[in-house]
Amino acid sequence: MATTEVRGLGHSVKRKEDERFIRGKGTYIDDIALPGMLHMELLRSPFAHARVVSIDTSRAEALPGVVAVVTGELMAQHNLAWMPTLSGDTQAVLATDKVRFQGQEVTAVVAESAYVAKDALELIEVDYEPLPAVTNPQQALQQDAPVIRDDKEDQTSNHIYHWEAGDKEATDRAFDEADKVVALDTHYPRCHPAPLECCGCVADVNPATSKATIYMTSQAPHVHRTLFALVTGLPEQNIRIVSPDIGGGFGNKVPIYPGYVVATAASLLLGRPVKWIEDRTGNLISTGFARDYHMHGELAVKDGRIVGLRASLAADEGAFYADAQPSKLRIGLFHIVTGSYDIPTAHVQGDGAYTNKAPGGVAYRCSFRVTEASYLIERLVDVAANELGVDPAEFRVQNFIKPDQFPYESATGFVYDSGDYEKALRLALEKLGYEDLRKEQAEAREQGKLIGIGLASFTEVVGAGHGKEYDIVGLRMFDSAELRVHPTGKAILKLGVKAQGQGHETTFAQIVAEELGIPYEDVEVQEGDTDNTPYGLGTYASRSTPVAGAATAVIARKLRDKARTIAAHLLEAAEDDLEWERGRFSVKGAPDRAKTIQDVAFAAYTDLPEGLEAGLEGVHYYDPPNMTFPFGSYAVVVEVDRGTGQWKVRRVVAVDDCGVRINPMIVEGQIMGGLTEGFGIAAMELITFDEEGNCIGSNFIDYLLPTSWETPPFELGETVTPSPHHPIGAKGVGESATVGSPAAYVNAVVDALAHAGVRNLEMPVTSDKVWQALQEAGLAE
Ligand code: MCN
Ligand code: CUM
Repeated sequence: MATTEVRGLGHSVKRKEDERFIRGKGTYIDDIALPGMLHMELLRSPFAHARVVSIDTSRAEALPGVVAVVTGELMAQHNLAWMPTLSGDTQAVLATDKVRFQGQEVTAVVAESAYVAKDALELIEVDYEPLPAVTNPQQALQQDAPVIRDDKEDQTSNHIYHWEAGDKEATDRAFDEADKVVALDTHYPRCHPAPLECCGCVADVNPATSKATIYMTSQAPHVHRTLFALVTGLPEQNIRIVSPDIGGGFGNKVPIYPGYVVATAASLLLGRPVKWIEDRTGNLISTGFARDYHMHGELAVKDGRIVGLRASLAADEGAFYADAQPSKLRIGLFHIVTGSYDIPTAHVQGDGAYTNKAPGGVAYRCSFRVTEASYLIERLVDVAANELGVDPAEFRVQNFIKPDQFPYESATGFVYDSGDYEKALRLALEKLGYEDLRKEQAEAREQGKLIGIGLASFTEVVGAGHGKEYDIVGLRMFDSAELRVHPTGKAILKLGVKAQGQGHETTFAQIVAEELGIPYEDVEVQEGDTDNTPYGLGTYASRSTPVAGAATAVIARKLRDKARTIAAHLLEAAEDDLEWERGRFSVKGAPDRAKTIQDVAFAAYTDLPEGLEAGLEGVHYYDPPNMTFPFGSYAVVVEVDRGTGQWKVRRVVAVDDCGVRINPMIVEGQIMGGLTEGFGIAAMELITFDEEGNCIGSNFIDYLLPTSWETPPFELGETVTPSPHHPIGAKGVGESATVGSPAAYVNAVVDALAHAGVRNLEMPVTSDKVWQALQEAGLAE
């Protein structure tokens, strides 16, 4: 039967895009070379906070091969020294008055080669007058702290915003009536997505046509085009952003960086293409940091049930507030912090502060701060179970939102679409052999060995919009799909999103295959070229499947409706008398009288019913009615060495529920990648700063990423609870494991020490911290 070859939903077909990637035939930014192209390098500030007294570029300009040196002053002459950020703040493109973080862009050199440009950087003399640096929000919010953003007229302190959600009075009452209150103070450290490919662009402004073609590492090319138009004043139709193959993004490629803007300005001024490729240190110290949330959480418990939650946080936003959040939600979606639990009252508040650190992004597999929220609640629940002396699995089950409560409205106003949390947790426990492990743990303890079992039952909120509530700089968060079926029955699907490794070329073709019955190989998926794809908000926040995936299903269904009309004409039957079986219309009761979708596609251009518009193509803009709420339960088993504080992961069991899976293999790949990143964050990844604001973590010797050597093996499981509002029942999954797993790893290490009273360890949980805790708990060997 033809349907088995179509490979729609549920087929683990290999990724189409890998054919070119594994042959080295991908086209990344640095592969692009245009005739007459120049190269740009950026001079970065060595100080975290300093006044720029003077910049002398004469020696650099004199170096043979240097074409231009661009300063903030030159940018200011074109009104481009500052640019807006995705959260409505301003950010320096090149410094004019002060530098505000170590690594800030100060001057750019454009030269005939990247080597000459780099050499010329050393010939630029900048006279700095150092100022005291502020490196955390507590310091920043003190009365006598130096004001970092003295460029802003109304800014008299380092405070950026205050934000609250939930019902304070009701929550206070719940706390008053509780029989147990537990609290946790914790810091989710600053970490970095560190994709294989750093950021970069090739800006090509054609002096004859004024058309600006900017090839750039962009997760959101359409949004970036609009912002470029607003910043530069160039007409939007004259700007074309092309985002070619991207070597990983993980959020790093959502914001607009000064390098893109300076390269474009330089190309405009010089009339030649300009390439800027960021090096690793530049990437680690200046782009797209993540987290840096100082959190305080409290749970009120009565008769074993959580009756209230309080959370407050201080966000370290860096020197420019660039954290891409929906404009109405200043702390992102952190207020999903009630997680998987039916908590009747909650109150959440947060404050953002400027510090002398690099500005934030939407970065690192996070869905607008859901990661921090998930970590806090999953750690808090463990602390509560420990204090109450109850099993953390059973405590979770008792407090879960029950399947019959969906759609469930949380105390902070989210309406969860669907879920069955107990089922996922029970499956994880069963795969793990939880009961036996608890016995083994107790026996091991007798023998002086430390085993820990950590659980996390996370719930995410992904797939922004709906557009009424979610926007980026006012642009409503819908997404789009344009589908063209050609006469021979082959199709092209064009999307407003842009993959960085997630396999869209395969999975979105599978959605069309499912809905139209065209084999997935016959559907080419195109993304990333603004001249060539319908407008969309881009790929981040695991929104591609929830939004563009829905748009794809809807447009395919619309074309199927038209195909039915054409098939009825071809078969000389009434539309209502036709039966649709994937890829084929047949006459009811006469299955041999049939037309395939390919026959119909041909007829759409050759043999149409009277009065019907020719062609089989269309575009759909989808504004989702709600977010999707994927969830899962992760379980981690660790062994802790009492002599050294080292901990080893013995097992990781991960049960995920992202609704209907389009391509199970790709979903599992997403989950394994996320579990690896979650492990890195929990165990080793940290960008930190000394008192003067020097960034420690500016290279892969200081900033540790897990390699295959450290990465534990993963055992995966799944449950399927479809999203009721998504056309194919799918929820997003791209970030689930990075969001959900750090708490499971940390809970496991804490669990190994909990019987001696240890309640918390801060990420990254390095052996020295564990060793210290072992000492204090009297467990050290
Ligand atoms: N999928 C599926 N069935 C589902 C859900 C998803 O088959 N029920 C498939 C999708 O069709 C897609 C992939 O899984 O091929 C991820 O889908 P989705 O959850 O919609 O997430 P996005 O495509 O929007 O990707 C964004 C997400 C984010 S925000 C980060 S950060 C991240 C992540 O994806 N960055 C990544 N995964 C990454 N994977 C790679 N290789 N590289 C990155 O930079
Ligand atoms: Cu928050 S990283 Mo992803 O949303 O590109």
